[in-house]
Amino acid sequence: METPPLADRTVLVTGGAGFVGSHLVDALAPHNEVRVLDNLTTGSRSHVHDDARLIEGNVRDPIALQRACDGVDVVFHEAAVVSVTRSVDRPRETNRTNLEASLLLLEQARQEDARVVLASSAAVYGDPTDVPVSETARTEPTSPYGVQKLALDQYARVYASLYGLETVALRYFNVYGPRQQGPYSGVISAFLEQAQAGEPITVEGDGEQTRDFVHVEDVVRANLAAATTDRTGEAYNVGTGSQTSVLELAETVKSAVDTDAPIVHRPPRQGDIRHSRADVSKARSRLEFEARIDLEAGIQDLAERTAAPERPRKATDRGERTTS
Ligand code: UD2
Repeated sequence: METPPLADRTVLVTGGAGFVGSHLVDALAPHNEVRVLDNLTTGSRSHVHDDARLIEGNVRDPIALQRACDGVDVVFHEAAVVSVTRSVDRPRETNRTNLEASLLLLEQARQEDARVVLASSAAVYGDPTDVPVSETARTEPTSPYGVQKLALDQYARVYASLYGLETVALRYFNVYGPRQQGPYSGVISAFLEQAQAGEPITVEGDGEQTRDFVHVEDVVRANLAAATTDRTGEAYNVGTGSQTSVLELAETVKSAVDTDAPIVHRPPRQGDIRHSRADVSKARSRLEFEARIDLEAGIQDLAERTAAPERPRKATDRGERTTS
């Protein structure tokens, strides 16, 4: 087993009941004092590790934030409204959570002199002209969500250079894995759900668009590396460096579920990005982070975890790493 890279610290995970946050808490809780700040709108109490303290509250609430940050050494900021569509419908409201709350958090972290690792996004790049996309590529978001993440990402850099705060922004590509649920959960969980229900798999557009799918356990490892690196004040891509088309993905899901469900095409999504793939060289050389979980293995594992109860399961449901 690897040595835990972060131990004996007081740690806050905002959004720690959510998808990425709850996996991060699972990795941290055995070795650290962990607090979770989450308002449980999309997160779930049952996903919070038993050894973590859940503070039910909103990241936009300065009092809740102050309480959660008191005496903290490291903050992982995962709380966000992750729906791009919602940000298009409600730019100001989503800005309050995704940006204003992040700024409040950075201020609070300054008071505590805490390290802050922030969840940024590949959305900062918009529709890249070339892939793989490196951290120095043009940033031209195509949604309010992308603008909000870009501003957060830039504030992190500015707080490092201006105030000496130790910050790291992690630009997540397409994250997938257990506990990704709800209407904005992404194409892998949508396809799995359809395949397992024996329904047609709905490919939007021609299916030749590509993404860099990274498993949530790899994203957790990137966060742990960011918590201890001395290369702070920087943004890093968190992806695998490989790209997979939506059609290939549909086939992989079909074989993981062992179904002959048909693939049907729907109109393309408005404003959809054509190709996205991370240049992972900066994270590799400076964070010593490299994604390990192969997409097929990750999907196979996910298919087994989410299969109907009578199907054989490879692993129990909580926190174990079954693929690497
Ligand atoms: C991802 C992020 C989003 C934001 C964005 C930035 C996820 C879940 N979302 O959006 O938060 O960072 O990147 O660019 O990671 N598709 C189908 N059929 C379906 C569902 C989706 O064909 O039933 C297609 C969809 O049209 C798109 C691709 O699959 O071309 C990926 O869609 P997504 O919603 O999983 O993620 P994306 O890249 O739009």
